[in-house]
Amino acid sequence: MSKAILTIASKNYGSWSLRGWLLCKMAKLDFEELHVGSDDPSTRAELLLLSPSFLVPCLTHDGLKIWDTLAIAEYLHEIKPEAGLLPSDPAQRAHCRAVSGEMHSGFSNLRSALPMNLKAHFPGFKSWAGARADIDRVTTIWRECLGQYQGPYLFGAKPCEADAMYAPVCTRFVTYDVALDPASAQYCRTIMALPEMKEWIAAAKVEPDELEELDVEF
Ligand SMILES: N[C@@H](CCC(=O)N[C@@H](CS)C(=O)NCC(=O)O)C(=O)O
Repeated sequence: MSKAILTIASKNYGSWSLRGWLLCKMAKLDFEELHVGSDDPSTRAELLLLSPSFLVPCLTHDGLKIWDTLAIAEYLHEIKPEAGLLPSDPAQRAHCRAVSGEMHSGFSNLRSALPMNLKAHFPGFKSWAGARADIDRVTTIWRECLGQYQGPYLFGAKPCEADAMYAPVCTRFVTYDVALDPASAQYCRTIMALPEMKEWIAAAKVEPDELEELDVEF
């Protein structure tokens, strides 16, 4: 069986790439990274071959191509159930899927107003009011999970799918100096301290600058 390949974009800007990569790490999948940029037409053609939706992350494993982060999470949970990407309790699992799905399909104001940019830091950044509502909703989700499952991760003692989905939000809160309640601030510190996050961020910081101006959610 050939080694799994995770196709990803920029480590500095690629919030979906970060989620997919964290999920593979949490699942302890043996995989290689394939890096593509999506601006250049020849690279886009290459990406189309690798990922039918053009989107990254895309996991190639055992003759399958799985694009879309939630599909990757579900697939990894099926092939590596022992990794605990989803909680074993059905009620907690449903809750985990709900908060992960909410991240996947929502928070467009937060994404466009505060794009992931790991090299940047904007002390005192003034978040637009529309983004503020998204920030409040994210931290409400976090406080509910941390209260219900006792932390330090959203569903208890181990990081899971939901933590991977919200990890790029933690980086945005740091980049844009977003004021947070104590429980949410502690959760961000916990996520930023994960060895996998440190590894990704260190690689992002030495990545060549590809985008002069970022006006899209990457
Ligand atoms: N819903 C997708 C979103 C993935 C996404 O938006 N990926 C971005 C880059 S991180 C992308 O490939 N955009 C297409 C492009 O720029 O051509 C998922 O969950 O994986």
